[in-house]
Amino acid sequence: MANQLGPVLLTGAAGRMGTSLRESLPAYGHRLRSFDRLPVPGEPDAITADLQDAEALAAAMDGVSAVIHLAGIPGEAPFADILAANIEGTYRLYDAARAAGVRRIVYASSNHATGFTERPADGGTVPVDGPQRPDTYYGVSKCFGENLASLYADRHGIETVSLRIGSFTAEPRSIRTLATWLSPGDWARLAHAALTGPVTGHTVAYGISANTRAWWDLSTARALGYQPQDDAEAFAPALIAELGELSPDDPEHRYLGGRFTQSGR
Ligand code: 15L
Repeated sequence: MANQLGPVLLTGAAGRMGTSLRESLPAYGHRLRSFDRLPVPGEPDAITADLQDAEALAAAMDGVSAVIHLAGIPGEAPFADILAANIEGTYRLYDAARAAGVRRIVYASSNHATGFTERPADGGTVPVDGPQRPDTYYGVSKCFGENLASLYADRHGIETVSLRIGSFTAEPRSIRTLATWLSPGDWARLAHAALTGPVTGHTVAYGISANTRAWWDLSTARALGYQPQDDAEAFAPALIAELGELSPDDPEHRYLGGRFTQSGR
């Protein structure tokens, strides 16, 4: 279990998911130290630095109990950009955490680490221990992060929970997100569980709400203590009336990664 004495370092604190956690996690008893390359609105004490800035990163790690690593490019981009921000940035984060003796990292992986997986024909869920099947360079960077976490667990004993996050929005906005939605409230519950739940080495968990149409097995998330409260189904009648159901040959229907499989860079 993570040591709860020091603050939790939050990278990507100014982003959408970081902003949400800055609002929600203090109520769970977590003290956050924000880190972002952009200024964090309303937080003059936030560390404004790039992950490539080794000195700033080392100072940011001082005394932290755990890290939530959200920083990086959140979708497909030219490979050089993904390489610098997501691949090298995540390596630098892990190595600074190792040097500082941090015991636990919550890593924002993505459903796009397995996005080229086809939806199960029987309507069941995909197991969390299936093969990686990235749908983009972005997805490749998330596979890299998961594999780096595995190495740092085995070599250095750092616990990581890699969260393959679905679609984080205030409300589901497409037919696909009726399956992939992660609500803001469930995001807080999931992050808290990943910070405090029982972990040995590297654990991978899908991160979505309790969606009736879920495609992913939530058992490893639940084993951390995650109890999702929201279900995208409440939005289904209105969304289906507005957008219609997806046809089976639509990539949004066929592949778990949806349109990311068509990004074609
Ligand atoms: C992600 O990993 C992206 O960061 C986010 O912007 C969404 O596209 C999400 O996946 C999704 O699959 O909906």
